[in-house]
Amino acid sequence: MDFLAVTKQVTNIINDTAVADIHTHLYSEAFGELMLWGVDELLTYHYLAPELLRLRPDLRPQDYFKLGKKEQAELVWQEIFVTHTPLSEAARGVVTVLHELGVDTSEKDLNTVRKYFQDFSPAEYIDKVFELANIKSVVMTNDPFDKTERKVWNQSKHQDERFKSALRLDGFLMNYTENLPALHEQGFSMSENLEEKTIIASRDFLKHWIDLITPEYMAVSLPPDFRPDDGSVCARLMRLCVLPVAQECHLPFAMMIGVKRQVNPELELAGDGVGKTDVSAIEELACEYPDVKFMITLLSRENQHELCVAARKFRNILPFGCWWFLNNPSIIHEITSERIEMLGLTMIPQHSDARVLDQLIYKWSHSRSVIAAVLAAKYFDIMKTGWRVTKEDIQRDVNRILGGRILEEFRGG
Ligand code: HDL
Ligand code: ZN
Repeated sequence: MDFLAVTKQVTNIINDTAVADIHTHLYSEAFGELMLWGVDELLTYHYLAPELLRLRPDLRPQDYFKLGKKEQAELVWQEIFVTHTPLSEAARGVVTVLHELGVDTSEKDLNTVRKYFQDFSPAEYIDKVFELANIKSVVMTNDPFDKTERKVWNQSKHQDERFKSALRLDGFLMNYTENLPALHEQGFSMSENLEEKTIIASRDFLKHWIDLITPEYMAVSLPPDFRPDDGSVCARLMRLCVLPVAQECHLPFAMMIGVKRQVNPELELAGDGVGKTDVSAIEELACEYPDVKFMITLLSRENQHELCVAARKFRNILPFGCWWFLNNPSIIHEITSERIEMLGLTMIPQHSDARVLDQLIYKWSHSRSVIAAVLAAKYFDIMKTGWRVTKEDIQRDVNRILGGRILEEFRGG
């Protein structure tokens, strides 16, 4: 089989395999206004705000953010999609979504485009997007301190099994003191000085939420200078509470490291930056806690190769995704290549990080084509020697890295 034929076969299998998307900010319909969808949400995605502001030096960020969602969307549409060409990954993504929905992309009148979305109920649109993007399931990001979320969970309203949960611990690990009143309100009497009573209560807090939402994993996003031994509340709670509970409940712990929060506060949610982290911190934890499964995604491109090396040293490290500023075709290609070259298929190449339901369409369309190109080249490298690779082999491999198999193994293994 020549390279083109291999590429075609791999591409077809990847496109036809329903994806288990292991990190998103999506919500099922039960979560009401937390579920974001439609063209105005696509246009006001926080990735596009900085791109608009770069095109409009006369526009103050605070004036943009003061506008209503529709006005914000109209500004973004006019500047990025009408006055200029939507070539950035986030802008191109909107064009991909419209195209795959069957909206005429030569239509530059936003009100005409908006009409397409008016025909759908949220439930119908979820079905439409999951079908178009060929998605099996998505993992949400669930915040135990979010009052709206908490109400939905406590009323057992969330029933859509396509939306799995993840227990996000930023509010617990990174904002513990500020959230003490919320912890008391939930019935967990804890204090600042992390004495024995507090540690027992904080483990009970985690186990309460694990029982309530049955998460795929626990997760936290951490700054570039994260150290597990710096005596911080975060490090102490991680060791005294999170890691013992992860081990006891056989739950992976996802550490998402490298976010410089609010580098430019004027940009609000779009104001976070990136920093290189010290991968030895991850190696130390993986070594000290061999029974805990660490899912790791790092935000800095410069950390990716050393993360692959760390994962070779510790099989309880599972690298996943091309996160946030890395979720661009040129970088996905580089990261996926070095992961396969050093880890074979013992990693999860991608997650969407989608915040708006429709984004599943473009984030997975763009990533599938890059991952297919890399994988096809790797198969072809061995097929050139006469090594046989069957369609079934490729399907088995794709089920593993995109169909959710590897996380099942990692959780249960
Ligand atoms: O912390 C995270 O999970 C990040 O993905 C942030 O939510 C970030 O704002 C984002 O949406 N990145 O894509
Ligand atoms: Zn995220």
